[in-house]
Amino acid sequence: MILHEIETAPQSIMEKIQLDRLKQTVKHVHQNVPFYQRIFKKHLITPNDISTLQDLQNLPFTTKQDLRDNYPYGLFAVNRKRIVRLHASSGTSGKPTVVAYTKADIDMWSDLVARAISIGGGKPGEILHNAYGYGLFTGGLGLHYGSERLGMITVPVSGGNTFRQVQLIDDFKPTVICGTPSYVLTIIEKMEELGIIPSTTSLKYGIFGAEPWSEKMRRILENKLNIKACDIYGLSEVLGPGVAQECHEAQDGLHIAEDHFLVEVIDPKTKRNLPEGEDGELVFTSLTKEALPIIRYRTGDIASIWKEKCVCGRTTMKMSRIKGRVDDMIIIRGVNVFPSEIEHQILTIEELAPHYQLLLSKEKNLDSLEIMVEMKEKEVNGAGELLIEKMRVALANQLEQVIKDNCFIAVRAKVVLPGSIPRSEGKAVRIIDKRVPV
Ligand code: DLL
Repeated sequence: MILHEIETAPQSIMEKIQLDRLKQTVKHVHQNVPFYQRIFKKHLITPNDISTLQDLQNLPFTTKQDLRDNYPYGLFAVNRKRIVRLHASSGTSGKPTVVAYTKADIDMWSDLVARAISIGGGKPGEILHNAYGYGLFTGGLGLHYGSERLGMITVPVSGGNTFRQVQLIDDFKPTVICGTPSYVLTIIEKMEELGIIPSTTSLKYGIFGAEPWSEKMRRILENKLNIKACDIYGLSEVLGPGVAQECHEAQDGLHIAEDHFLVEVIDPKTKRNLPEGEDGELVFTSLTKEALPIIRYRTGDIASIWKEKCVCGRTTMKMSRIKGRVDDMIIIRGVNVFPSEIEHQILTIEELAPHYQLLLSKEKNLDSLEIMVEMKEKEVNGAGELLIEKMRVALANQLEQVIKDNCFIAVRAKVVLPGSIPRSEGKAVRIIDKRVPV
């Protein structure tokens, strides 16, 4: 269901809206945020220098470090009295980043998430089971407000307490489930443990994101639950969920909410803009945010963008699924690999389960990768210890070979027993990085 006519608007109309909003945003940050005043001055930029969308490329980038340096409130562009909500990302090192919303920001965010849920198959009057974590993470409340805005009956389960999740799905009969793909896997596993056949539930659509997942993982989730699973993307610094959403009709690229965000793809090394279709780092500029507008934010996420009229009727710019993060890229003897490509290869082997961890270390200054992955439960059921050991070795060899053939890197694989890898209740910890930062 298309909620807003802008989703199908011709490019000329979209560009006009974008330019008006870009000018507004640049003026807004220039007037109200000392940080932007400083960096614009350094780059000899004033708001009057924005007369076309291409002029965006002359503006300086912002990064997570800028948010950290101005922690907690330094980048806010409105009086604190107008702020009604804060969220924060935990961050792996140093200070978290804090993001803020005015009432109008929450309204806009709710509209965009309603749009996203609708793009992913949700309909007013139906029931949405929201298993994203509530709290400082933007997933839970973001999906919650959007679901209510769409007019869906919203079940605010949050993450965790997996037994209860299963019970509520069984009792309330939702048609849409939202959560990280790894946590939804945990829910599926619990259903199986409790003797519920996951494909027989009332669920029809899944809106999964907040962490990288592969096409193979999509098929596993879809087949297990007998649903259509679509990708939702976003990040706190830019808004939260709702920046882009894959449609259930095409399942081929995520529609970017271009009326609220300008997207660019840059080469992370040279920082030059890349043409459509090429993989690079996503950079977003917000066009309508009041409390925390953001200019050319370097996300660290790798994807490509392209324009096409989609089978769903939408004309907005699309982005590919996230292939990885700039800082997660594994370089083994000059070959670049992202963890999601490894996931894809693991899941081509029938006997292996979608529960894995990647251990990255440095050996003689080179990246080295060990993969720990579980065997499926049904492979070990009834098998003796000796046979299991033999299977583990054979599967590890097979995985090493598959990765060598398809990703062109040498890795060490270790196949472990079902249940050995910690289960996710939110964003899965897939990578254990023991490389010392240089
Ligand atoms: O993860 C927002 C979100 C909530 C998105 C719920 C989708 C659903 P942060 O916690 O700030 O915000 O983390 C943002 O998560 O830069 C990506 O690296 C990653 N990420 C988000 N969505 C996807 C996705 C939320 N669909 C960071 N695929 C981003 C891959 C994703 N990675």
